[in-house]
Amino acid sequence: MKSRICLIFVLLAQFVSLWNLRASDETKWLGLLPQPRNITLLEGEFCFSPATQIVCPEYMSGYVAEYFRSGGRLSPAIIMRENSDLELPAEGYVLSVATEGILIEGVDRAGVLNGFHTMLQLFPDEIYSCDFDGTAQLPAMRIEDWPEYSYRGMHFDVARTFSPVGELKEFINHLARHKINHLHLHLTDDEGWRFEVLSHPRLTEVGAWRGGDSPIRAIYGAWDERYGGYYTQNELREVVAYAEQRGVSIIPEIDLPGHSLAMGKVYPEVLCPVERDNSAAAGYDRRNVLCVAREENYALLDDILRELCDVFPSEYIHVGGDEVATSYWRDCPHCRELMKEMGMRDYAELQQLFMERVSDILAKYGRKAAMWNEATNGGTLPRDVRIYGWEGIEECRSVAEAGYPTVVMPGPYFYFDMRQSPHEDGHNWAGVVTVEKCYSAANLDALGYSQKAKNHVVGFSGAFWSELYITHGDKYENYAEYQTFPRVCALAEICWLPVSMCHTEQFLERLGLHMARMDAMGISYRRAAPALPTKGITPKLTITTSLPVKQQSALDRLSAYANDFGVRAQRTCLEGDWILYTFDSPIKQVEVELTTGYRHVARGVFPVAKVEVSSDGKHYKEIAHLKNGCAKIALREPTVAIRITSLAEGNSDAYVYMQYPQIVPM
Ligand code: TNX
Repeated sequence: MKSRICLIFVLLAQFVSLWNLRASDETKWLGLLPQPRNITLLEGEFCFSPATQIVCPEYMSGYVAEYFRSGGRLSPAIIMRENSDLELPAEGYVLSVATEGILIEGVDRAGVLNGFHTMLQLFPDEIYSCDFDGTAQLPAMRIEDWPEYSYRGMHFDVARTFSPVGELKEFINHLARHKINHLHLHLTDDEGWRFEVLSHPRLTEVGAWRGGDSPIRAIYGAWDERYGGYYTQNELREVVAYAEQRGVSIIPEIDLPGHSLAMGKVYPEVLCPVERDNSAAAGYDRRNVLCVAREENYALLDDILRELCDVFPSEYIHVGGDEVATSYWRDCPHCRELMKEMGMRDYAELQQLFMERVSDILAKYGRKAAMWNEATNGGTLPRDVRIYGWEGIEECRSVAEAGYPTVVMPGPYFYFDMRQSPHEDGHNWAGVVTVEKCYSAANLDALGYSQKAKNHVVGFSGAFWSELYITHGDKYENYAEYQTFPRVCALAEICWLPVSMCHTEQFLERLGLHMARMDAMGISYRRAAPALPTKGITPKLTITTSLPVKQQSALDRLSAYANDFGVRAQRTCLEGDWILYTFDSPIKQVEVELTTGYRHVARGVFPVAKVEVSSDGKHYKEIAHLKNGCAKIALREPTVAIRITSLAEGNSDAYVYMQYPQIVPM
């Protein structure tokens, strides 16, 4: 008996998966993305004209009007409404297209919006130019659909590079169209404080700016200018409302207790009183960890979080918890004493205490805390804290296994600041993150997640960290969009569909069709891998420098073009430091790309420097200045030496990286 039931089950399961396969095969020409669960194609079609009447709930009318000019009175009509009697999971909807009209019914508000976003994809792509005024034929069909995960997220770092309100809204709009329903907004970090706090205006007056006369010195780009920006509370309320209208909830993040350099520069007293020898970094002070033992800090955080809760209605507020440099706590007499008093064994417990106190503040304002995965290392954090797992797939698995509601977003799958092919721009610490790699995270079984762990996964999130945005922005129409799309498409689909329906090949086919839609949306997405940069020609070269380098052999290898990573100098740059490239025989009719710092991110650079060339090795003439540590120069006349000279002291790091020049014939 038991085995017969089993057999029936297996056959049923096979039938269902076959049917799914067939359903998506038959409808893949629609290029829907994310693919809906169930589509049944029917006979006939619906003819849309500007006269078509559109009926929708009041709260959607403004949004709908962005796509369809109102005023149509003719039936057939498009009707959108909530129907809580539908037997569908949360956010589910039924979309029926028939000759007589289109009916979208959602189990809830989100369901209606989801149905609306699917319907838009059935229209000609021009619908996304937002003033569609033509006619359209939509094939008759019935779609019944609901999401697999309730958290379909994208993270956006506006601290390293500031994104003005308009850009932020546009990004949210693109997310909504892909049924991403959470935006995790990284509002503060070492490089800037972007959230206006009315009770402590200096946080943005001072903390929103770096470089120039600001006490916060530049870390990534914009070295010799004052750079930054912030959002007023009213602007953020406007963004929250805009997002909500589209079904996107914003989870703001104030990154604590690490990543707090900006706050620490505004209010140095919040930091542990620890002196450091910063001489190798030209005195640059990088203390960025709040003191756990300082009671006044919690009053300040209370003010900040109270105002944050007042602006953002989200159930969860993200309070960071990542990458705490615990050596500051180790060296802080007050933190040490507190640990002793409380009988704590390690810094994870100290961090836990801090995170708990911050959670208590949030609880006072009726909110729950969200944190990065390291915050769980103390072991006994309350299980209603939502954890964002970023370090790796194992870390995410273990927090989910431990019972925390977990957003899975490990770097190697979901960090869209990583490069998309081996030679492209982007971070590299989590490797190359392709669309396929991201899509493969759908299969949590294959990644070793137990049923218990899976039960605690609330969804996936992509991340866009913006350290490189500021230095790479010029090269792209929109670097944030280039880095996030189409990886967001993969993310959106694995958040939406059960793994049994996630088929990479089919997804890629539909993505091909969806690209025309993204063109109409105006997304500057990445189409294909760019041509490989060439290493260029390698004329015999000697590199010398005024900077101290540990081993001459490292410089020799660099001179031999045999080190693509670069050679590290043992201190930062001082005014007058130089790097000299001498060629055995003159080079000419070439273009030379000069790089200081890492090749993939503007750290360890000469922030302000001049470039000189010489035809005899004695007399130099200035021909360029570095920008973001780099310069491209054209050499027409025979040249035997190129010299880069620093015009400023310090680059915020305790090192400089040197690279070989990339030389290509003109
Ligand atoms: C790690 S992810 C960080 C960020 C960086 C990112 C760059 C996380 C919680 N911390 O501060 O921006 O890597 O990929």
